[in-house]
Parts: sequence; structure tokens; C-alpha cells
Amino acid sequence: MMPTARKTSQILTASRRADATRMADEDRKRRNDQGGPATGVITKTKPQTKRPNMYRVLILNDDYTPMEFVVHVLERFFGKDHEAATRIMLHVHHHGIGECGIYTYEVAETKVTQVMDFARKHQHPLQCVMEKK
Ligand code: TYC
Repeated sequence: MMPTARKTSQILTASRRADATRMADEDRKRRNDQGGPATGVITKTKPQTKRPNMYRVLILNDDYTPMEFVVHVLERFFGKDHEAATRIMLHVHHHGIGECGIYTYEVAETKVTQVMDFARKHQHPLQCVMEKK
């Protein structure tokens, strides 16, 4: 078969394309890029400010614990003033359950233990629980 006749300008264009390909190959080789997927250390993009899980501490109503004892518990262990403590106690008395505060896991667990120990010591059946928000 006869080779296709090519003008000087076409030959020059083909030669430049070959040059560009060779230069790109050399560049990849210099960077040790073998054409596979990118690997290596992943750059951190998330800010490291995770919020902790929070837990509600709740007290339950019962028929025997004196109202003033519950008010005292809310003042002593949950930092409520007398008015806020009375409001929470009456809410629990009428609705069966109420929130004393919201804390991280360890603080909530400590509050529950303190209230349960204090109630047992005074022989009241007051119950205190925590639940994840
Ligand atoms: N129901 C109790 C009473 O009538 C009072 C009470 C309130 C008890 C709140 C527990 O968490 C409680 N003496």
C-alpha cells in the first residue's frame, strides 16, 4: 500500500503531539505516578469539635415520698432554687415524671446515684432515671 502523502505542516503537528505525550510520560515518571488511584494520607477536613451525647435526668412520682423531700432533692443535687424545685416537684406529682436537668453521661449517672442513695437512706421510694436525648 502506498504511504499517504503528508504536507510539511501535518508532519510538524504530529511531531509536536508526540513530544507532548513523551513529556507527560516523563512528568508522571518523575512524580512516580503509575496511573492508579490516588493513595496516601487523607487530608483532614472535619473540625474536631464533636458535641457529647446528652442525657436527661428524670424523677418519677410515687404515693409516699413527701413533697418537701423531693423539693430538697431538686435543690441539693440539681441546683434549683426553692421556686423552681417546687414547680418541678408539682409537675411530677401531677404528670408522673419530670426533668431535673440535662448532662453528659458521667454527670447524669452521678446525679442518679446520688438521688437514689439519698432516697434509700431516708427510706423513701423516690425513683430517678436517665435517658439519652
Ligand atoms: N406524690 C407525692 C406525694 O403526694 C409527691 C411526690 C412528688 C413524690 C414528686 C415523688 O417525684 C415525686 N407525697
